[in-house]
Amino acid sequence: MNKDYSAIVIPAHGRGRDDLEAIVEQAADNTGISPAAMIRLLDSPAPGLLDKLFAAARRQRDRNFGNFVFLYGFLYISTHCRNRCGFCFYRRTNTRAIRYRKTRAEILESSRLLARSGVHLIDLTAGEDPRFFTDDENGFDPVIGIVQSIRAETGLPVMASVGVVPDMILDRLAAAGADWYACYQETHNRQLFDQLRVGQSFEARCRSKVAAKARGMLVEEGLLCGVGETSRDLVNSFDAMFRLGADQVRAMTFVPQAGTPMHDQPPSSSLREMITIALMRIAFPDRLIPASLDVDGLAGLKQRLDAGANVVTSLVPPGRGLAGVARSALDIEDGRRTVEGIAPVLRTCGLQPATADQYRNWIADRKRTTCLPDRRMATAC
Ligand code: SAM
Ligand code: MD0
Ligand code: SF4
Repeated sequence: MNKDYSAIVIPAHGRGRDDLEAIVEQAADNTGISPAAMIRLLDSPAPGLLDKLFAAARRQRDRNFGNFVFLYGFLYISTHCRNRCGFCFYRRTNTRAIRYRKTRAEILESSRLLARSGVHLIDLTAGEDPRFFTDDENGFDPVIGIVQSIRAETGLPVMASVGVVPDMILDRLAAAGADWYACYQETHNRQLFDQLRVGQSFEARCRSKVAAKARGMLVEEGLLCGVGETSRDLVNSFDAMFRLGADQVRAMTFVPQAGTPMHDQPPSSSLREMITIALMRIAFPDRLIPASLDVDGLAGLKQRLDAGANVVTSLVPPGRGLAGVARSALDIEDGRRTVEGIAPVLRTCGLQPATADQYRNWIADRKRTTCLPDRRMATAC
């Protein structure tokens, strides 16, 4: 595998062309887009040009995935957290956040509901709950047990998004059958990271993903848009995602949260997220890229799929008292974040849900073909 990121995004015949329109048109045919052109697209997004960019991204998606999309069920199993991320509703000191910790029985019941509804993966997400992050090694026992039971009962792959966990917990998650470890850096600009993820270690967060890869897990990396990052920061993050060998890459628009230090940041347009999704699709044509329902709800799904996303995430079963992250309640209780709820949008986009086997095969292929080289290649950011 090539370690030089610029070599995958700027093949020889694409170098030197300065006509953005031509660059974008050619990107539909595997030419990639140079970092400089990416920055120009992010900084001055002309509508006609963006239509071409999104069309190129869709073409790359079609080439790699046909018209099939994957669907992820989302269970926010504990909203308790020891951290104080400036952007997050569930930061420790936010008295407005609704705190809960779902029981094993509740989590398994919700997983069965999601499985029956047709999702392809269960994403178990939590804050860095002090109940799990204990001094002894048993704090994560409930999570490990739940991963095993979901695998056994539903047969579905599982993603663990439970914060930066010690290597020993990664060992146990991998052994329990968790296929994915999700942990988003948000930005690779260290100064901005320190402002966003207050009091947390940039390096430890990076290293946890390399450690997960070394254990054969697939890894999701993610970025926030609209938190003060420059376009250069976003493109630098693509480089870090490439070096990590991220298997799924996401961008989410920051949604200001009541009761947090960033509550009065002007809400940013999600257009930057759409451009980022399209650029990621062009830079990482064969990776999974989410269209999250957690930012603009069902109303924002089509534009994310039209930008080249191929996974619908944050499908939440109604009636279970479960929350979203960026949008704690939007579209959940009225069943709009369900497989049934999104079906019309998929049809409008000319897409259809993959089968559970297609998703399992994608995971198996990805583990077989990339984890071994990536285990040697993956570098912390
Ligand atoms: N607590 C774990 C962690 O931080 O890694 C896992 C869950 S965390 C809540 C999941 C992700 O949601 C964050 O990494 C961030 O990218 C996203 N997120 C949180 N608050 C958000 C907000 N206000 N707007 C947009 N995305 C947000
Ligand atoms: C989502 N609400 O997919 C979820 C969450 C955590 N792995 C994912 C941010 O949008
Ligand atoms: Fe906690 Fe995660 Fe929110 Fe940070 S983003 S405060 S770690 S739940």
